[in-house]
Amino acid sequence: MKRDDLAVYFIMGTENCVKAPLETLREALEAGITMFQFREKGPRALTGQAYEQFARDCQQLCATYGVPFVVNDDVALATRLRADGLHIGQDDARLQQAKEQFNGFIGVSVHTADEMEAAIVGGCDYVGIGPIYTTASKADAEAPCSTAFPAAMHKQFPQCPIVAIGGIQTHNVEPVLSTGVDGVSVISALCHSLDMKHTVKQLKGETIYH
Ligand code: TZP
Ligand code: MG
Repeated sequence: MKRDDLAVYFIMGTENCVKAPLETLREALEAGITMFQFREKGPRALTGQAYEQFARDCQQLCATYGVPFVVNDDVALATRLRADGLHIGQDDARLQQAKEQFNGFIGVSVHTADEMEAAIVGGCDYVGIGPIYTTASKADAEAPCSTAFPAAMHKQFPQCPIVAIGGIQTHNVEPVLSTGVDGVSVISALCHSLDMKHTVKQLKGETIYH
């Protein structure tokens, strides 16, 4: 994984989509997302064979575009599919245990400087910080931390790649990019976009003129 891969990190599961999920992913890849996370969660989420087949279909599409494929939470699935990456939260498998089972890169969600330090000492490859703003896409999201926290973490741990997440949309991305983080991770900004190419450009900061 390169730091640049975090630029526009798209996360999706079937419940997030307003049109066919694989079509949503294909459009996002075509538009230039730099990383993808398979996050199939919620009361109507796919299970069993359909869950695994959907993951494999997403993985294959990502491979076609040369974009890293990351599995959320599910260490066994990530290992079975030989995913490029695995993302875990503080409530999921412990980093040490995940590293023993899984060979790819690992990202960890952190909410405090102590959690960030522990993730770095434990050998994570990047951290996710958020929610930055209010989000409707995660039922059990913590309180928004605003842009001050990722800015402080980037200053304190400049060697650790950071992706910011939560409530990030085209209209509020600029202050997030100004914190020095490596990129932004979004669900709804892309799942609900009517023009993914333009949205990806905006999320990369390419349409901001200083
Ligand atoms: N983790 C923290 S906020 C969040 C996750 C998975 C949801 C982000 O979704 P959106 O629609 O980009 O706010
Ligand atoms: Mg999790």
